[in-house]
Amino acid sequence: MIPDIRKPYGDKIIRKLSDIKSLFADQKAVEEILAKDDPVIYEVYALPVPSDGDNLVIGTTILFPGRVGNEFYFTKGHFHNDPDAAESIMGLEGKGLALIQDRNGKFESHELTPFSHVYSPPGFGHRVVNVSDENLVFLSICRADVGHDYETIMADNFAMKVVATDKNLYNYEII
Ligand code: S6P
Ligand code: ZN
Repeated sequence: MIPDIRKPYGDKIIRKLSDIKSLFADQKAVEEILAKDDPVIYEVYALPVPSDGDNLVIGTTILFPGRVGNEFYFTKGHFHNDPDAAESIMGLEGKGLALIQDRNGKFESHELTPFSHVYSPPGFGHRVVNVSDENLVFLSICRADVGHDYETIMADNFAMKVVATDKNLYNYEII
């Protein structure tokens, strides 16, 4: 039984499809969805701490299941401004992939399942993808002073896309 780790957390971020729409490959599918609705893709709950290097930000992300076209829902993704700042990502519920890549084009994907751990080394950006039909819940821990570079991802996106290979089943491939 996993405790509800959201309860002690103070800060909450909600990201909807409209916030990250340009990152999805199938823009026709984006427009079709947004014509009817603006679904929440994920929520992040974090413990508020001073933003200095002595503190750690511990965040819980709930990434909902879904697809845009054949591409699974994912987090926006980011690099840390501080190239020396790593991050620890731990799966709590559901099934997904943690994509990590550095600024020189090196990239890897790692399965994220309950109690698995993915290490995003210094210099690597990270994005998480939900490849199941259930919520994917994971914990992230990094120093509080890392700074988040979202601009690079918004401009260049991630090197990997995770798409469904079947209309009904949640089989996936990384392209
Ligand atoms: C922060 C850590 C996570 C993410 C969260 C949402 O360093 O990686 O808490 O903030 O998973 O992803 P994003 O890319 O929108 O910040
Ligand atoms: Zn991070």
